[in-house]
Amino acid sequence: MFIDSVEVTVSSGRGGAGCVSFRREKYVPQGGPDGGDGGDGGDLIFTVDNNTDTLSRYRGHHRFKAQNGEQGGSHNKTGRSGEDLILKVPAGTQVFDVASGEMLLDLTETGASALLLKGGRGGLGNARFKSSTNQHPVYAQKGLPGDERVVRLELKLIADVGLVGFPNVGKSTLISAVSAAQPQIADYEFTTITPSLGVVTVDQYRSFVMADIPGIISGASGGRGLGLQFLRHIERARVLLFMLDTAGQRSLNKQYDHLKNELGGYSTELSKRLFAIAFSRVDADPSGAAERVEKFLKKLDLHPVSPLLFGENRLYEYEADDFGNQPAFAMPISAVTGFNIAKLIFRLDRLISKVKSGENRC
Ligand SMILES: Nc1nc2c(ncn2[C@@H]2O[C@H](COP(=O)(O)OP(=O)(O)OP(=O)(O)O)[C@@H](O)[C@H]2O)c(=O)[nH]1
Ligand SMILES: [Mg+2]
Repeated sequence: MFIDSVEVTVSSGRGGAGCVSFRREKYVPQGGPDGGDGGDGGDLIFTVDNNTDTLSRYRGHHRFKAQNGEQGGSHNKTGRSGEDLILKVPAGTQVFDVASGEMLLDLTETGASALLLKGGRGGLGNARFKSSTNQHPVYAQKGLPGDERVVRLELKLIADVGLVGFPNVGKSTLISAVSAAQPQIADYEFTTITPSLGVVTVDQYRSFVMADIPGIISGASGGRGLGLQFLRHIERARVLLFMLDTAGQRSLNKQYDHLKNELGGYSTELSKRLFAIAFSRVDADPSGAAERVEKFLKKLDLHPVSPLLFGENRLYEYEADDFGNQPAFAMPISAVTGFNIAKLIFRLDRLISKVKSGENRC
């Protein structure tokens, strides 16, 4: 299981100070105290938000503070309360106190909301201290400070997209091009021996999780190579992206058939998972890639949409309207030059959203 984790400092707002003031009006010689109370500081609240899947929005920001309460005013005016700060996190997020390691919140349910830090109370104004023995109180309370804690947010992630492919086809290069993940990349097989995970940012509000696992070779489902033990990491991935290398020794068909077989050998469920295809490394031999892709699409009876130009080469791609056993789309990419990568992210995101909306309906 992969874990997304981020450390942040959170604080609630400080209470505003109470006010010391006396009425000053014409014809009222002895105006009494009229200092208002300070406003309460804002609370720091966590809430589970259905629209996020990762903690990526907290990366790069380290401090989150609710607003302070405002000072009280004369004429018994209470200061404005500080606004609560509501931090949205995906379901399954746990909040730990970094100093003690204690779990403070376990946010499992969609829509759940939990108060982590209460805002400081506003101080009382001097009007509150008027009594029969003290008609002119000249003091007011200070507001109480808010709370502050350093917390770690942790989320156990399920990959949205699992990359599957033979070794050395560019899986790790792709994940490092589209996310902050930094797996090792090298021109030999089985460079990747531990799975890694990257959060792919689609736009300001959307992101999805991609998993890179070691390459799968023929016979993996029977225990050869490293692939099998890692297939469990993508067992629950919503979508699989088959990476078929256009620049290597193996033909696209051979790669495709073997991957299908291995997945089927591992579990029928995984072999029925929604999938798409990326033809990788097209920049290495563009004309060879163009030929291979066209042949492959023909053989699978996938009717390509209009071709993309890569230099002078026409690279075909395919997108299904209704995918049963067929790939949802198949497209040429180059993670090194960035060719077609933005479109790949867009299409994967759309596919994942489709799967998710189906899940929500059940
Ligand atoms: N020309 C070109 N080379 C690429 C591209 N993507 C990856 N490579 C190269 O292909 C080799 C293998 O890339 P990796 O990303 O390590 O491949 P992998 O699929 O993760 O390999 P394993 O971890 O061994 O399964 C490296 O030398 C990369 O630089 C690409 O788009 N174009
Ligand atoms: Mg790799």
